[in-house]
Amino acid sequence: MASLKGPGAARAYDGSDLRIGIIHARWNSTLISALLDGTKKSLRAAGVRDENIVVSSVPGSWELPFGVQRMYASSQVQSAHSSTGGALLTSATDLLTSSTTDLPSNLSSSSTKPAPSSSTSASASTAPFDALIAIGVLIKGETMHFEYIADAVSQGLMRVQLDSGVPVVFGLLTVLTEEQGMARAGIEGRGHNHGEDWGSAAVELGVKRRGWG
Ligand code: DLZ
Repeated sequence: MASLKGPGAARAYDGSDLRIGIIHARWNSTLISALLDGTKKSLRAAGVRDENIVVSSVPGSWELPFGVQRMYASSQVQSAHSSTGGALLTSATDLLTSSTTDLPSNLSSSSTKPAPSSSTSASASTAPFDALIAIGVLIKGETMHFEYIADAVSQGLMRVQLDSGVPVVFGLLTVLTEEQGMARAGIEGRGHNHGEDWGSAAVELGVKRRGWG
C-alpha cells in the first residue's frame, strides 16, 4: 500500500551476515533508549545476529560524527588484527567498539545480549562494519544551540559516510518538544518508533553497499 510518509515498502533484505555499529548520544536518555530498542528490533527482524550488533555511546549528539568516524576506523583496525592473527587491540579500539550502551541499566534494553568483542566469540564477525547508525535526540531550547548542533551533526555524518564509503544512517531526531520526541520514539503507544526505520535502512544500505543492482 502506498504511504504518504515513511520509507515506503521495500523488499526484505537479509542482514544475517552484516555487522552493524550503533553509536548513540546519552542526552535525553529515555527517548534514546526507546529508539535504540526499535533499531535493534528491526535489525534482528532482518536477521542481523546479536553478536554482530555493536553498540557504543557518546555524551551528546555533537559527538556523534566523531564517534561514528572512530568506531568505523576502529573496526577496520580490529579486522586487520584478526586477519593477521593478532590478538592485541589498541585501547582506542577497545573503547570505541564497546558493546554496552552506557545508559543506566534501567534504561538500557534488558533483552540485549552484550555483543562480545571479536576476540571472545567464535561466531561474531570481525569484519569492518557494513553500516553504522548514529542516534541522538536534540530538543530545541531557548537559544541557538539546537540549530548549530543539528546543522553541524547532519553535515558531519554525511561527510563521514561519503569519505569512508560506509553508510551512516541518520538517526538524529530534531524536535521542538519532548512530546514530539515521544511520538517519534513510539513511547506509550504514541506515534511510530523511528528506530525501526533506521535499522531497516542500515540493513538495506549494508547489503547494497556490497553490490548495487
Ligand atoms: C549541551 C546540549 C544541549 C543543550 N542539548 C542537547 C540535546 O538536546 N541533545 C543532545 O544530544 N545533546 C545536547 N547537548 C550536548 C551536546 O551535544 C554536547 O555533548 C556538549 O556540548 C559537549 O560537547
